[in-house]
Amino acid sequence: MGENLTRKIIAAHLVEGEMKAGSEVAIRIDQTLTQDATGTMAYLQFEAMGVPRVRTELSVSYIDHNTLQTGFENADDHRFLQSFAAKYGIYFSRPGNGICHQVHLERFGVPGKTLLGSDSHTPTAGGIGMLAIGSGGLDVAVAMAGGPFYLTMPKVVRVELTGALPPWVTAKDVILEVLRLLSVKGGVGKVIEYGGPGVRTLSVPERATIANMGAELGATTSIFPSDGETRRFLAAQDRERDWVELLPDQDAAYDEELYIDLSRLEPMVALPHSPDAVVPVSEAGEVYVDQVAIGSCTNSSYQDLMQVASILRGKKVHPRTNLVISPGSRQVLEMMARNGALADLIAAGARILESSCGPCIGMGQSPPSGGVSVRTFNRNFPGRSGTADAGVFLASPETAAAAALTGKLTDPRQLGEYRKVEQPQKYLIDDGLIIPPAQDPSQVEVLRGPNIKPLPVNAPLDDTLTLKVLLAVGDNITTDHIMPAGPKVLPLRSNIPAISEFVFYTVDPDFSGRAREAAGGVIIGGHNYGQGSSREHAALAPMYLGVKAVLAKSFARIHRSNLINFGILPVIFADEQNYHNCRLGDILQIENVRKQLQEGDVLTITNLSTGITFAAYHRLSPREVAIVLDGGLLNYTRNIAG
Ligand code: MIC
Ligand code: SF4
Repeated sequence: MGENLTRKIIAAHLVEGEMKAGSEVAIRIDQTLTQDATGTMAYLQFEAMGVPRVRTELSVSYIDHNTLQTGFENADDHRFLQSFAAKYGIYFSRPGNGICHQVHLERFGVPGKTLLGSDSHTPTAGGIGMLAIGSGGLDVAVAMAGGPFYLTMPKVVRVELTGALPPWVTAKDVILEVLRLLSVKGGVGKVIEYGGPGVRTLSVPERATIANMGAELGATTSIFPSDGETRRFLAAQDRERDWVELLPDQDAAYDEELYIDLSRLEPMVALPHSPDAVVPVSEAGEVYVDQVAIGSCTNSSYQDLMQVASILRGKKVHPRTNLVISPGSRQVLEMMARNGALADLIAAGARILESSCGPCIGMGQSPPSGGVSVRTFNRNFPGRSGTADAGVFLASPETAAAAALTGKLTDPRQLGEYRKVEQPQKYLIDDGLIIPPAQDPSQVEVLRGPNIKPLPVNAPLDDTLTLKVLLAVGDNITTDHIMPAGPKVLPLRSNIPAISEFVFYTVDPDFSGRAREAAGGVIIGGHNYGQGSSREHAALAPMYLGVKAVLAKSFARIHRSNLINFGILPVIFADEQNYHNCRLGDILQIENVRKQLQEGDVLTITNLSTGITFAAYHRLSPREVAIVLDGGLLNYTRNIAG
């Protein structure tokens, strides 16, 4: 049996472990990326490791999330990140240069290499044939220091694409269809590998859209082969030298297979409030639209925005609807400024935002109360837009443009003839906003503002845990629930004491006070606890508040790793019925924690408030057990180093 693409790349980077699905492996990381909202912590952690220069082939620090600068905090963080990058051998992509995933695809991604990024949408680079994985900042810090990345060896799912997309049907509709079929937890523990003759019909930016939103499946990553189309894209980016052909073996084996005939797809939309609540646009009913937002790392490539410009040219946005557009990168924006398409967007009434995440992370452009926003983004979790009762629909740029013109959710096929925008032969190349590291690091001083507080340290885990239930929540709790973003909270990412006030704020505003008072507690969760972003603040801030364990039915991959990295014990109910036996305010006790963790997979938990004793699985590898017992990865690394 031949090998699939995923296993080939893992094998070429394997440092430790056996490539058996479900067991822990460690891989070498070639490239890393950070963004500013997770980067400050990642670099403070890297600094704590005492390594003078990054040991990767390439590390890039992007500024794209916190560009509103409502106070000094973000600007201070930017200055810190720029000086840190210069000193430690990291490329620095300045604010205005674009969204990390878009820019990385354009300027740095290399087929066959591994990329670890402190952002859950790092798999976007799977569109160019990289094995690109999102993780918490601490894992990225370890990779920058030359350490391997530990992951559970994934199953590999082949998605066989046949046919070609009909007019008005796009890459976004492909991934929405996959989400409809697999759900937001259908990808956990898996890599989604695309193949089949349909792949050839998709450009690299289209593949990147599909790989990007594989994050919403909970997948470890998604990947496309590197073929002639990849070569064409790299050549147009003046990087043909980075191209290598990368295909699965003809007789490659897969753990699961899924078939999608592109020619049978139609425009799709994800209804509020989950990316897998997908229906065809034609069946969504009559929905009036207050706002259309086009952009984000999913759908703001040159091809996407040129398509939107061609739809809007000579027309006006509907009076009911606001249209905002955030281009994915400066390359995209500048090319459209030079070829006139930007003028078409402006003339149509679009409000042009800077090249950054912007509304996708709730940094401005919140919809009105009870309003409807159609967005080309990847997440429509409740409250993420900044308006608690708004309904966010996720759709393609074509569907979004149609809604902007008609003022209601509209199947774009109603717009008439489709003229597909072709990719450019040559992109505009100007890396002037990417600053290389300093030649002489000794000349660089790292500049810290008053908002950058020292890293909180955790103590080793107690041997008897007596924990108050601080909160009990249902299935699919997102990191946006645990640690919200938006203009009030995001500027506090480098200040854990301040940001910890907002933990679970939208779920229960009393949470942080209650947690601090209890000085030691546990959170009860349902399935897929911690889905969504990579933000380690969703572990770090609860840790700061005294959370020692999370007891859930199942966990999302990145959040589970973040909990372990900060010394919080993630445990799974052996019998899900016991979820109902853990109520707010109950006291749970786990005795002989060290012995139980080291000797087997089962933990015995007693609910002192009800007298019920039940079992839970910890599912930790021996390395993870040691990390949790030490109070987190930083302590563990220090202890190993002696
Ligand atoms: C997101 O889309 O939620 C973010 C903001 O990009 C996060 C990272 C963060 O919280 O800083 C992600 O996806 O990892
Ligand atoms: Fe930025 Fe949104 Fe992409 Fe996250 S999902 S990286 S916030 S554009």
